[in-house]
Amino acid sequence: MSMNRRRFINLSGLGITGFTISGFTNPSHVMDQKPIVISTWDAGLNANKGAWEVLSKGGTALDAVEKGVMVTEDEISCCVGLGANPDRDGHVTLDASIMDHEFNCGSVAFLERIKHPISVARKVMEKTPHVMLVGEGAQQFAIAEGFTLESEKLSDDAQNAYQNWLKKSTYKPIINIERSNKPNAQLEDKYKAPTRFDNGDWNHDTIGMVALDMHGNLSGSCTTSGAGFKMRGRVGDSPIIGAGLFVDNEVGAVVATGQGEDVIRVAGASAVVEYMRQGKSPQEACKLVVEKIRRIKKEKAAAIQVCFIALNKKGEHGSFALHNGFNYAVQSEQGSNLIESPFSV
Ligand code: SD4
Repeated sequence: MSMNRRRFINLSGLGITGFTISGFTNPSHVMDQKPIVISTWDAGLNANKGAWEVLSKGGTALDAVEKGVMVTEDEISCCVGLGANPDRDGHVTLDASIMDHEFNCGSVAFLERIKHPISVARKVMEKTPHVMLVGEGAQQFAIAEGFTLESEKLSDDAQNAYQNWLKKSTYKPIINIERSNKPNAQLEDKYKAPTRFDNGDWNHDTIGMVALDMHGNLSGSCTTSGAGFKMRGRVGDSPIIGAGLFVDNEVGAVVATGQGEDVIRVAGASAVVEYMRQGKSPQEACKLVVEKIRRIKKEKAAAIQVCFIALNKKGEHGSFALHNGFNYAVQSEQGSNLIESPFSV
């Protein structure tokens, strides 16, 4: 199934009650909502369904955020798992992280040929004295834990994109800058856009998810192929605890998407949590960190996208992005929503 068709089904065929596409509302006012799960981009609609199966039965946020993003890792037509665009040497390399309500965390980076990096990250957290395993060592650990070593073959879409990219081989990764600056009313048109440009035009490579369970505990997860045609060995923010993902069960949980290098340099997710600790709403907290990145990057901010989503202990949520075009999915007892994020420039 083509990506365009898949995105259309996301919008029309999920059978989720209460589905809406929201505008620039501030959803943070909804208090004491639990359980609840939020996740990045429209792929989050499906992923949230996976998480909701766990949360709605009283399961833990940790199980929910693992199961949720596994849905996206399974979608071979998606840019998150093994179906993703390769690095510039033609290999798909994956990063993932997970964190629970007690500061337990695990991550993998530069992992190849494993379908569910998020589950390997969880095993790192639960079965090793370490937080992070990378590359060959991460793969060896995964195999020892019973994960299957998958084929190296690229998906058809990724193979086409790579062949196109090889024609110019320009090394200019652009992450998450959207093709259109149209307002949310034009979302459906946006979904008709091709999704695997070799120039980064539509380039969602990540799903990040944070959840609050009915016991009042928070957890988060993030899984990604990083950036199409990246340098071999490049690792982004997603597997770096405190940058791409951070959970403090006293305060809130935050996950990032966008240009990972710029999330890392401000310890992004951790910074958002600290602003929430000081009393900022999830949206305000995300905004403060995005604005800091904008100040640091100056005119270069025009060429990057950075986005955060945040959930606090009360179930209030919010987001902020550098540029237009970012959205996030929410699932609670109120139903399922896709929310267009406020943005800076
Ligand atoms: C990275 N933050 O590796 C990821 C990329 C991303 O949608 O979010 N893509 O830098």
